[in-house]
Amino acid sequence: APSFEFILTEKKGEKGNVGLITLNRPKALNALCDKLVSELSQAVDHFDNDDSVGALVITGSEKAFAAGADIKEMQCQTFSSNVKKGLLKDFEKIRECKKPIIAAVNGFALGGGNELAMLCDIIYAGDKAKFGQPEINIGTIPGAGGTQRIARSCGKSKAMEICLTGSPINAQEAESMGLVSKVFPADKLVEEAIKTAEKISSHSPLIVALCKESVNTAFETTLTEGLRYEKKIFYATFATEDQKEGMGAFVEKRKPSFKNN
Ligand code: CO8
Repeated sequence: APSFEFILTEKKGEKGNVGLITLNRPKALNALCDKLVSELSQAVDHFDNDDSVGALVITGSEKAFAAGADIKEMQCQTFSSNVKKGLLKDFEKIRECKKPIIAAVNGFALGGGNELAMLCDIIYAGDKAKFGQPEINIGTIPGAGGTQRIARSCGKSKAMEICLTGSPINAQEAESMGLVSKVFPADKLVEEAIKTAEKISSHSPLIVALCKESVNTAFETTLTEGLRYEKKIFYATFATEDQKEGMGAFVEKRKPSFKNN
C-alpha cells in the first residue's frame, strides 16, 4: 500500500477483508486539506482494486471525524482558481468506489466532513458525534453535496434548517432524521463498523457492487426508471455463478462459497 502523511490505512477483520482508512491530521481536527483529500481518494481507489477487501470503513479520531474543508487553505482561493484547478475533483472521485464504504463518525463531522460521511454508503455515529453544515457562518455554502444529499435523504425542512442555521445536530437527532443508521458508544464505534463491513465482505463482491449501484440509483432518477433499473440488475444476477452458488447452497443447506463471478 502507498504511504501517506495525513491518513492511515490497514486491513481489519478476522479475514483481513475490511479496508480501514483513518483520517490522521489531529492538529487541524482532520480538516480536509487538498493533500488529505488526494491521499484519501488514492487509498479508497487502492482498496477498491484490492480483491481481498470487500468493504471499507472511513473514520477519524474521537474528537473529530473531520471539521470540514481546510479554511486556511481556502481563504484566498478565487472563483477562477477554483475553476482552473477543478476544486473538489479528488473528493468526487471517491464516489466511483464500487465497494461499500461505512463512515464511522466520532466527534465533529462539519461542512466537508459531514459531506464526506454522506458520500459514504452507511453512516454509523458515536454517541458524542456532531453533524453540521456551518459554511453559512463563514460566507459560503456547502460545496460537496451538503445541500443535495441532506435534502434527498432527510427531506427539505431538515436540509434547510441545517444548511441555513449552520447549527450542528447531535448523534441522536442525526439518527432520528435518518442521516445516520445507528449510534454506538464512542469507544465501540469503529469495531461495530468493522463488524458490519465484515458481514458485507462475506457476500459476493460482484453482487454487492450491483446492489450498491442499484440503491444509489434511487438518488439519481425517478421511481419508474429506478424500478426498471433494479429489475434489469436483478435479472442480470441470474447470469452470475454467484447466484447459482448462493441459491444452490441454500437448497443444499450449506454455506455458500462465492467466487466473485
Ligand atoms: N480548517 C482549518 N483548520 C481547522 C478547521 C478547518 N475547517 N477546523 C479546525 N481547525 C483547526 C483550528 O484552526 C485549530 O488550529 P490552531 O490550533 O492552529 O488554531 C485546531 O484545528 C483546533 O481547532 P479549535 O481550537 O477551533 O478546536 P475547538 O474544539 O475549540 O472547536 C470546532 C472545534 C467547533 C470544530 C471548530 O474548530 C470549528 O468551528 N471549525 C471549523 C468548522 C467549519 O466551519 N467547517 C466548515 C468548513 S467549510 C467547508 O467544509 C466547505 C465544504 C467544501 C467541500 C470540501 C470537501 C473537501
